Amino acid sequence: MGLPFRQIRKLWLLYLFLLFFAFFMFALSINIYVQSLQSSDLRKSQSGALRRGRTTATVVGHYVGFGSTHDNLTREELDENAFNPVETEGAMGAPVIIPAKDSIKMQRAYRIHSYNLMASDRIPLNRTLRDYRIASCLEVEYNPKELPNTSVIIVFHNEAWSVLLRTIWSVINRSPPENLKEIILVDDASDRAFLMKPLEDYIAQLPVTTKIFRQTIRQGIVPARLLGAANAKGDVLTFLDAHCECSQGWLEPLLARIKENRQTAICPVIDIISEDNFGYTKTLENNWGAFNWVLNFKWYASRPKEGSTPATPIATPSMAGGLFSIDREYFYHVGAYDPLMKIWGGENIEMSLRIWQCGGRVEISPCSHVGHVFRKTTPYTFPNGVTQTLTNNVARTAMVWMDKWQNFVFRYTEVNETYLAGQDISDRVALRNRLKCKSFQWYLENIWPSHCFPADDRFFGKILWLTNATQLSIPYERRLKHIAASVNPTNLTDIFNEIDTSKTMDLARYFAPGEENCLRINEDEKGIMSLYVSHCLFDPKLMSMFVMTPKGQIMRNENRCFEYFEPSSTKIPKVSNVRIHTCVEWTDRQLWDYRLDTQQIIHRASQKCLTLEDPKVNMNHIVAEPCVANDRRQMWGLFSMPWREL
Ligand code: LR7
Ligand code: MN
Repeated sequence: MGLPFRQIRKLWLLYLFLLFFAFFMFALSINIYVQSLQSSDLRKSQSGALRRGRTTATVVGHYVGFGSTHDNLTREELDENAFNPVETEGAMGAPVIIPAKDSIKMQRAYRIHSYNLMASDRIPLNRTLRDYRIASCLEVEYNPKELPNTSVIIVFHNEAWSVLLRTIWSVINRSPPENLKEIILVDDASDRAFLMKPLEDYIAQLPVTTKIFRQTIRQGIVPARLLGAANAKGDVLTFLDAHCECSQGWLEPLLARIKENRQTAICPVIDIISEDNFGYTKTLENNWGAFNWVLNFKWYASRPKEGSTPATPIATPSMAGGLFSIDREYFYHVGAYDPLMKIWGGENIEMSLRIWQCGGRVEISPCSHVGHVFRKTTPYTFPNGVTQTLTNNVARTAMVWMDKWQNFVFRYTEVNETYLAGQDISDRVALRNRLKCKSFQWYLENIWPSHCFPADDRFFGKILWLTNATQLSIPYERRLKHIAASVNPTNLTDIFNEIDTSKTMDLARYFAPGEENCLRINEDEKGIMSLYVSHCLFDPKLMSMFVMTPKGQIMRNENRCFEYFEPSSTKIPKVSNVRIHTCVEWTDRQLWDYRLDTQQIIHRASQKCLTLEDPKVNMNHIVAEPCVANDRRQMWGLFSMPWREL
């Protein structure tokens, strides 16, 4: 009858133990899960940094959509300053790991600025960083007494207390006092309580003169920077975003370069402060900037040029925009900023084109390292809507500086003629005339020769797959065979000239988009691109437009090129030997020829032809195979599309 008492007690004990154990394991696994989330973010951002170093960064510097909206955040939460530093946190640029128990609070605070506010609030304002400079930079000696002084101008709209003040302290702590004239803050209509009187009281007791100017109505970066510059007294203006950290020796190379050449806008190397944990990651020194077909800023990478030591500044077609120094008088001489550019975006491209075209230089100093918090999303609103704001700024840049290329940009930004007619650019055009600035063509040819824009010496358009079934392929082939005899088959510019004339345009009457097949690019969620063949799109879609350069690179927007390579393992099924890769200047893997008589696209080094592997089975597999004359799978039409006119 029943169990003896002692056995029951044992079972109870076992039961209690099991319960306790289960609970413990549950808590442990939650903890591990949350920690792993944080560290995988860390890994992600670090690999992003590395990726950016080796090739390009495409994640930053352009508008990427609204962040978490502030819908659910209370006024109290927005106005709270929860700065609460722990002495060792973030030292030497280390990331901050938030304990699992705070993760819900952490996520909520993250939404205020689209970065991990709780992590920043734990890091002291004067945290230490490593010295990120390369050896050849450490050899250069500067005498602060011989360098010009600078006003550091920081504009902000609702920045966090700890982030803004850490920016300021990094400037104070790591600039030679002789060269730091003053710090100028410009508040672009922030509404946070701690950015009002508390900020004024705080900056009043800083060891370096620090002033604040406020725009009561939100106007954006350009009007704010103009207000800051108008009040600056330094020889040089140095602009910084409000979420930066200047590292050891950041200022001297910038000032020294301006002393050498007053017509230079000089940028630091922009290192990455993780938005997830505020860890500081160094970026490689060989990055430079340019833009895509709709004037979004993009990073590119280059090989170090022969003959220049690694400490030499590198010329860049465009600056990222936020971090640079410029001689104050030259800033005004060259037209400051276009005051009709509002809120965010475009002003960095405008300034870069203007400086280059009007005789100055835009450079990056490999010896100056400044960290910046790159965010995936924008935490603030755009008062007149994002699209309208960006379109306005991009349109003004293109209209003033890009000559006939402006129409090309407008095809992709869908700006109509009424919109353009409404823009008053007369002051900026007068400036361009007064300074006798050079053309955009000059800029492309001399400052950015590896650009991915259409031009008179290259092909721009769609690449048609010439099945014999279509209305277009027959007259196209006939015409090509006709001109083939008269054109030097090794000179691509001549070939493009022959294809790209009004003669081509009368082929357009045969062009029925739904019936023709085009080479197109598919981009998956991971950003991996592949070629396939499908119906041609009538709209000028970015995906199916290509540029073929006189050198033989076949590019699409954003500097992606056709590349031939042998997969290391032929066992992997469906791995093509043609891929889309970042364009680089130094490899013959990206050089192709177009033959007018056979309509083949031939990889120059391997003499293999671009082939649609098996059209009946699969239109998705494009490879390079030995060339066979009259093989329809290898016949392609370069069909020029207009770009010079609207
Ligand atoms: O309405 C606004 N008013 C402001 O004062 C909007 C923004 N701002 C402030 C803001 O608080 C910040 O200090 O302006 C600064 C730049 O805005 P961010 O940091 O939200 O944007 P971002 O870092 O993506 O901005 C990059 O592109 C901008 C285009 O207008 C500017 O040129 C920024 O200076 C530029 N930042 C950098 O170049 C840092 C490196 C990023 C890259 C690439
Ligand atoms: Mn920024």
